[in-house]
This record gives sequence, structure tokens and C-alpha cells, in this order.
Amino acid sequence: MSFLRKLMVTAAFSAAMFVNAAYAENVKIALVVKSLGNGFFDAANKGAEEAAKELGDVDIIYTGPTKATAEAQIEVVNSLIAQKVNAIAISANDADALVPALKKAMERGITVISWDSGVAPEGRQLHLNPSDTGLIGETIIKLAADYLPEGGDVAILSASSTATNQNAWIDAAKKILPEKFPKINLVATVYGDDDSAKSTDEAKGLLKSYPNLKAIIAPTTVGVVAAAQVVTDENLIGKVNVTGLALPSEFKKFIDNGSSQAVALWNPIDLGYSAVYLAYDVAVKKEEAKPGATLSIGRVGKVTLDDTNSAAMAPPFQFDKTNIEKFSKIY
Ligand code: RAM
Repeated sequence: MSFLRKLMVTAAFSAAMFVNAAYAENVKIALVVKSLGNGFFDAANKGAEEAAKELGDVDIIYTGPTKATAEAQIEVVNSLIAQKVNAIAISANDADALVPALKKAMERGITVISWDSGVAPEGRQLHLNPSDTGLIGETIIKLAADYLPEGGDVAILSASSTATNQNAWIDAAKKILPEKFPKINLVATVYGDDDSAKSTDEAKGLLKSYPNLKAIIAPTTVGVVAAAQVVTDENLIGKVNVTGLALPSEFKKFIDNGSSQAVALWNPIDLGYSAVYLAYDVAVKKEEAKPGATLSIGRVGKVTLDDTNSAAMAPPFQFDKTNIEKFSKIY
């Protein structure tokens, strides 16, 4: 066989091998979270695995940094690009800082979506919000106001200061405060970085700086546990009500001991499940992520993208002593 012919046969053979390999291998979808060791994201991963099982040809890579920072997440994204994953579904620690790394991923043919905590539109193909942002903002204030008929001082203990989701909810909360909750006085917003130790210190700091504080609102499942533990340890049950967004399985004991009257959240399992479906719709089914497009999210239903290619799932659900037991067994 001539050298040229040999080369052509080899090339055809490797092309066939490549095509076969592409079909034989499962679709690799990376679920990138703000930080590992957070029960909320572990629950989302449960949903992601459920979706992978239903879809049949998907492998989930559940990953994220140990600390909830954008820098650490950029390293994770770069390593996923090197691993040649098919899709990245990220809950971002910063809306802008991740854009260059995620753009690089998209240039290499990787589908990129954000979920939970968004990335700026140029850094992703679509974004999935757990619920309407304005509604979450109003809910976190209402949760405090419902138990403060006379009004009073409240403070917010958030996640990281660059977290897209918490910042959007806090902005929405501040917007509706004067008109809808005139007796609620927001005295401070502090940041616990979704780190238990830092959140504990920040909660202690709030109680020290604001002795008249009536409620701590933590729109983060990590911060809300830390704050309720501090209120419990400092014998402030009945004086300071802790509320916000909490995972029932982690928070039930604080509803039980009275350090909190009520909290809210959406279903984190459904959120992770839906994020995987959306990544699959774009990466494998080649559905176009464009304003007005309706995409399938399996057993959860369908979502329609708005003019920023974002969609929202269901309204948040409230948990108190009447129902937290039941939900604590699910997530
Ligand atoms: C924490 C994270 C997450 C947020 C929940 C409510 O687990 O900050 O992004 O959605 O709280």
C-alpha cells in the first residue's frame, strides 16, 4: 500500500473510531456548586443524579471549591474545560468574574448554563432561577414581619458579598420594604460567605452591635443555621427570631426549639434535576436557548426563557412547626 493510501485508511479508521467513541460515551454534565459541604447543594445533586438516571446517557460530575469564592470556581471551570466535559451547569459565586472562563468553555463547544446563582448573560447560554426574584425578596421580609406586629430592627446575614442570587433577593427586599413593611427597620447587612464559622461570627457581631435586634434574616441555608445556633447558645430564644431560607432537614431543630418561627425554601432536588435537564436540552437535543423558547425539565414540566434567557421555577414554600417534620425527611 502506498504511503498516501495508508495514511488515508488510517485517517478514515480514526474518524470512525472517533464517531463511535462520541456515541459510546455518556454525556458529561458538570454540576458546579458555590462550595462543597453545603447540604443545599448536596440535595441539588440528588436531583441531578435522578435526572441522569432518567435520561440514561448522562454522567454527573458534582464539583466545586471548598470555599465559596469566584477565584476558586474559575480553577474548577478550567479543569472541567481540560477534561472536555459536554456541559457545565454552575451556581456562581460572582456574576462577572466567571465570565472569561465560561466564555472559554463555550468557545470550546461546551454548553454553559447557570442555575441558583447566575452568571452575566455573556457568560452562559441560559439561567434557571429557583423562583421569581421579587417574590423571594418579599418573602424573606414577610417571614420576619409576620412575627413582628409592632415592627422593629432586623438585620440580614447573607452568603458572600458577590453572590448573584442573595444580592438580587436583598435588593428586591430593600425595594419593597418602605412601602409594604414600613414598621420593619433594616439596620445592617453582613456576609458570612456560606461558611459556618464566619456566619457564626457575623451573627454574634450583629447581636452585639444591635441590642434591640428583633430578627435576623438569613437568605442562605448555611447562614440561617449558624444564626439560629447563636441565638440558641446566647439564650435569646423569644427575643430574636431567626428566619430566612433554610433546608428543613438541617433546620427542623431550630423550629422545634423556638429560635425560629418560620422559614422558606423551594425544592433543591427539583432545582438540580431541572438544571441537568436544561443542560441536556441544549447540549444534546440542540434546543436553542433564545428568548421565548420553551424547554423541557422532565417531570418538573417546562420553562420559557425571558428576554435575558432566564427562567424561574416555583414559588418558595413556607415551613413552620406544622409541616417542617414532613419536609425534613425529604430535603
Ligand atoms: C445557600 C446558597 C445557595 C442558596 C441557598 C438558599 O445554600 O447560598 O446559593 O440558594 O443558600
